[in-house]
Amino acid sequence: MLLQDTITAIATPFGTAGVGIIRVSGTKAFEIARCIFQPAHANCPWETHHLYHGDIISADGKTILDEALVSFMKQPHSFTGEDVLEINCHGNPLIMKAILTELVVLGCRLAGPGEFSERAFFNNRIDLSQAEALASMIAAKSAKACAIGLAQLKGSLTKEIDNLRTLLIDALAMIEATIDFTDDVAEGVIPQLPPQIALAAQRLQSLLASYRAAKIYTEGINVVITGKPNVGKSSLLNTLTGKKKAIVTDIPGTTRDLITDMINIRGVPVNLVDTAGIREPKDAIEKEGIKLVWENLANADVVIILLDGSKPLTVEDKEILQKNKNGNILIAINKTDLPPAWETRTIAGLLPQEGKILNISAKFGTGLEELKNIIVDSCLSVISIDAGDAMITNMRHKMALEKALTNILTAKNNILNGMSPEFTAFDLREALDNLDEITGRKINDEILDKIFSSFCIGK
Ligand SMILES: Nc1nc2c(ncn2[C@@H]2O[C@H](COP(=O)(O)OP(=O)(O)OP(=O)(O)O)[C@@H](O)[C@H]2O)c(=O)[nH]1
Ligand SMILES: [Mg+2]
Repeated sequence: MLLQDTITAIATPFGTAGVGIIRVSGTKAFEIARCIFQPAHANCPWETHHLYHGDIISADGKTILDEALVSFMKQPHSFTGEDVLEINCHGNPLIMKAILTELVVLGCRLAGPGEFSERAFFNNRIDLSQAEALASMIAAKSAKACAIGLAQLKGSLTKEIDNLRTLLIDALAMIEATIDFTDDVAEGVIPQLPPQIALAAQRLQSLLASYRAAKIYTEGINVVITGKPNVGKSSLLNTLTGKKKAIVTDIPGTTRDLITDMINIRGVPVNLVDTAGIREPKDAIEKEGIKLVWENLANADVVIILLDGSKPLTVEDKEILQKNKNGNILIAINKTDLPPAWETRTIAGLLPQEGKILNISAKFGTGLEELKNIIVDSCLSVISIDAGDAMITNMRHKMALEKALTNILTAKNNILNGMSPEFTAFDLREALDNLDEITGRKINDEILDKIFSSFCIGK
């Protein structure tokens, strides 16, 4: 384990900025601070959690590298739980690199990705789910996703896992008492079903249900725009994003590839995908483009089927409406700024399932506010979440919770089927192990390395 040495990294993004922050953590942090920092006031008290003004100097003491503010956080009350030095210098990559070089001369090792968080985890400052929450908060694409990450960092998930552990430990104690009793006194006593088991299953189920809701805020909604050529798909993408992202012409078959961009609707990140118009392909390129559309339609959270309201419907329109297997369809009748060529009720019987129908003009932006609201509402309709509630956003957590739930349900069935209590105890212990994987109480080093190596450097 590389926890003995002192590590350093630039904690702010690479590039030019007013201020850049360099972090140092480890046993030598304080000693290094006294070498590299010359306080402006001779009698610097070097108190922990105080900010001091002065110069950053080279290791040989001959050159001033920058004027900076420096803080020193004494262990264990620091992010990593070790002695930590933070240098707030000027945000020029050349200056920061020069300081970093001197820190290495003074005995620091350059930190790898996530090493500060890894140390915080090993020193019990945060558990694994909190470390992961921190990473997802940094990468969050919406305000709500930030709020969810922050709630997890503050321990909302940790607390719920603790509650679940308590329930399972209590249930296990009851079951194990039966095992002892069976051995000592009367063979064949069937244990009662501890009420904690059903309660734990219920809480696990609601935690798992939060995944879908939270995922909408963290990963966003995938919206694929489809339709035959020339109906205005690319125009819709451009108007929704406010950019000239896709080429728009009146030549059918203009778009060949998938064109994507992200917008934010009421705090939800929405990934829009413009696609090639669906028709009998005219060449190999168009054929590939159309193949891509069908593949993407199946995985979309919302499919917008665009129809041209100003021209009669064709077989292509009908085929697109009927062949679409996605459950969340929104039909947008475009070009409603022009005189209509058909009535809405014409398409009523053409859909395999219900879909909302909306009149828009991609070119003039008419009806697009409603379209945006429908996109988000159709994904959020079944969900109401409060970022303060315990919720999961991480696939690893979801999988561990699913395994724990299976263990608990098996434990419950074992009791109901009158099986020996040892089986139930075994399943409950497995459930506990699965919960402990989330917080990192019990986890193998390989998984840990994988998790922390996906973090950014300096965090
Ligand atoms: N009047 C009117 N014209 C529109 C509207 N939306 C798009 N158009 C026009 O329709 C033509 C085709 O628009 P595109 O956005 O390129 O259509 P597309 O569906 O992406 O076409 P392909 O890429 O060929 O599949 C262009 O001339 C647009 O200016 C609209 O709301 N009203
Ligand atoms: Mg197009």
